[in-house]
Amino acid sequence: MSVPEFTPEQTADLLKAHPDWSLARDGKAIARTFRFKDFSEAWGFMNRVALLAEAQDHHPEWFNVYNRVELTLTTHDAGETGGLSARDARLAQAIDGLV
Ligand code: H2B
Repeated sequence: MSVPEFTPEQTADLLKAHPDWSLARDGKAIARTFRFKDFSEAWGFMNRVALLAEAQDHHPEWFNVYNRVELTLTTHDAGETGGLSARDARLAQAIDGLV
């Protein structure tokens, strides 16, 4: 199912609203790195993100080493080969609310 890809203006608004995130993958994604006290805290965060992702039916790409979690948000169903959409803005908003 195709999802409308953000225009450059919508992408600029997204970054303004979520300044801790930065553009990645030639503007097709946003990324943010989180650091925690230890692995247990990082894993707890990942669990909460997983629940949000399931509730929104929108799933992050992520990488974890010990206390560091790197999140990338993109919409696989946007544009020709994936891109940013309102789904990424909504998930970024919810994730920002966790920290
Ligand atoms: N997650 C992400 N990041 N992008 C998508 O396009 C996407 C998703 N699509 N999670 C969803 C699931 C889709 O495959 C299901 C069928 O709704």
